[in-house]
Amino acid sequence: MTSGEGRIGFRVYLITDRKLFTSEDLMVRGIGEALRAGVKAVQLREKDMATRDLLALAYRLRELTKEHGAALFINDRVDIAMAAEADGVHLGGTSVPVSAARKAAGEKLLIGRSAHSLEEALEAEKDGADLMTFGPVFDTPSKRRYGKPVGLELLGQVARQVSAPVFAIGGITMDSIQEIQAAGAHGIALISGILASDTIYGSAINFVRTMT
Ligand code: TZP
Repeated sequence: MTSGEGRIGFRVYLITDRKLFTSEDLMVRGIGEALRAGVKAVQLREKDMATRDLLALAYRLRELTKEHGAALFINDRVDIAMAAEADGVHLGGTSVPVSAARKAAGEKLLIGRSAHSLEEALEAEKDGADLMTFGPVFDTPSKRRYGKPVGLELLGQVARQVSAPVFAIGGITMDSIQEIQAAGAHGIALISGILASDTIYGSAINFVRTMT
């Protein structure tokens, strides 16, 4: 186990998408169900939300995740992650670099990074990311919005070459868990597999149990 892996005590990383719900309240309720089912990490990822609304939602999710002993990550926004006392920030290719986030947050925040190629994954590791998502492994429901699927073979290469925990992302369903684990991923990161399910609690518990 690497030092990075030691600090990341979860294997199911739930990412928000309020567009799957008719209201923010319903999304928060859904996230609460997933947390009750044992999900231990949530990433607030609402890229088109106004800053103050995002901060208010971050406060709500901070309270909720705390109640369940779960980690909260904020996508892209180091400032909001710090203000909401989140556990981490998750950075993408258009975010500030990992080094800049580290400079701002020191060790107060875990830093996650999205990677879509082996080169990006190696760079994230070199820059000191504490964890990374890698994908999309499969086609996502929104098809090519997240780029061309990278596939399981490349996921395996990344998992072998990177010592930080790698979370497979993109089109993850219960049917793909075995292959994902066989490829050596530390965990899974997902939106629709849990949040678009008719029974969020039931889906979440299946993922949590299978990934433990
Ligand atoms: N990055 C790569 S794929 C993806 C992100 C944020 C979306 C994953 O969503 P889903 O519904 O779990 O396929």
